[in-house]
Formats: sequence, structure tokens, C-alpha cells
Amino acid sequence: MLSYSSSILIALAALLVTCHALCKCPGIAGPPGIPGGDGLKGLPGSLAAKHHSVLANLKHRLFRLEAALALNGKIRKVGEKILASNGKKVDFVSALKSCEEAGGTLAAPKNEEENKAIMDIVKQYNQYAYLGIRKGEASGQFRYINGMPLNYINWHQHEPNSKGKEKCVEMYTDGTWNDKKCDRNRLTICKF
Ligand code: MMA
Ligand code: CA
Repeated sequence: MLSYSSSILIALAALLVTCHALCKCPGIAGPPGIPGGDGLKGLPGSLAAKHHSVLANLKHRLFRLEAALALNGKIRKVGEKILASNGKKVDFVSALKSCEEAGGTLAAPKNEEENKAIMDIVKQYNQYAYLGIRKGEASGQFRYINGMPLNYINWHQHEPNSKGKEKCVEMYTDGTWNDKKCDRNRLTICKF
């Protein structure tokens, strides 16, 4: 199991590699040519130290950025995940599309802690939200957007009652779930 800080470092390393490849990160120069160099193997000590300080700096900036965004309620951190809403109320397909276009997906709680974090946003906007869960055409079962079966549920009493064609799921302000038609306007909450 990787620690949180190792995961951040790995993510930053991947980001750096991408940045170098794309050459579009301001303030980060590409690595100088390394004779006989092969990736990170065989880097001179000075270069390894430089990479280490660049990573430490990025980690620090990322930490402060997340703290600033969390402070004013723009994002919520839960475990390794970041939750955010654009404050918009739209139908399920539009909500999912806007999350995916932003590089995330519709939030779906995988445990009580995540359910509480999503509920906090529902309460913040005082609007029911669509969850990243829908009824599979073939299985007739509620599943995550990626097709995996649910490993946590928090249905409201007497739900799901599948009145008519309720193939989507909304979260109420108390954090419980209701199966609901997908064409209603509900708050968009994305997971990144
Ligand atoms: C509405 C609709 C359903 C929900 C019931 C609960 C009348 O239908 O939101 O999805 O199950 O209310 O009473
Ligand atoms: Ca229902």
C-alpha cells in the first residue's frame, strides 16, 4: 500500500515527465542532455538533487493550493479523492459530461465517509445531486458509471422503488439516496 505522500510524489513525477514531454509547463526547464542517461537511472547526483527539490516545491505548492480551495469550500478532500461542484443543476447526461470534460467523473460514494463529503456539498448548495450511479440496461442493477457493482449503498427508506423509469440516483440533503428519472435538473458534483 502506497502512502499518501508517495502517491503525490509519483503523481508529480508523472506530471513532470508529461510536462517535459509537452514542453508547456511555465518555469520548468526540460532536463539537459545526459550522456549515456537513461530515464532517471544514471542521473548525476546534482540533477537528482534538482529533481528532488522541484518535486518538493511542487508538492508544497499543491498542498497550499488544495488548502486554499478547501478553505472557501471550492473543493472537498476525502481520502485520495477531490470533490467539487460547478453549482449547476442539469440532467444526468449533462452532469456526467461536464465532469468528464473537466477530467473527472460524477461523484459516487464508495463508503460512509465519501457519502458524508458529498452530502456536505448537497447541503452547501441546498440542492439534491445526481450520483455517478445508474441502472444497467442488461443487468437491471444499479452500478457505478464504469459498470462495477455497488460496494456501498445508502438508500432512503422504501427506495429504490423504481417508479416508472427511474434509472438514475439522486442524493437527498440528509445523504440518503432515491432512484430518480434521469431528465430532472440536479446539482452536478464531480470527483477528481
Ligand atoms: C417521487 C419520486 C420517486 C420517489 C418518491 C418517494 C412520487 O415520486 O421522487 O423517485 O421514490 O417520490 O415518495
Ligand atoms: Ca424512487
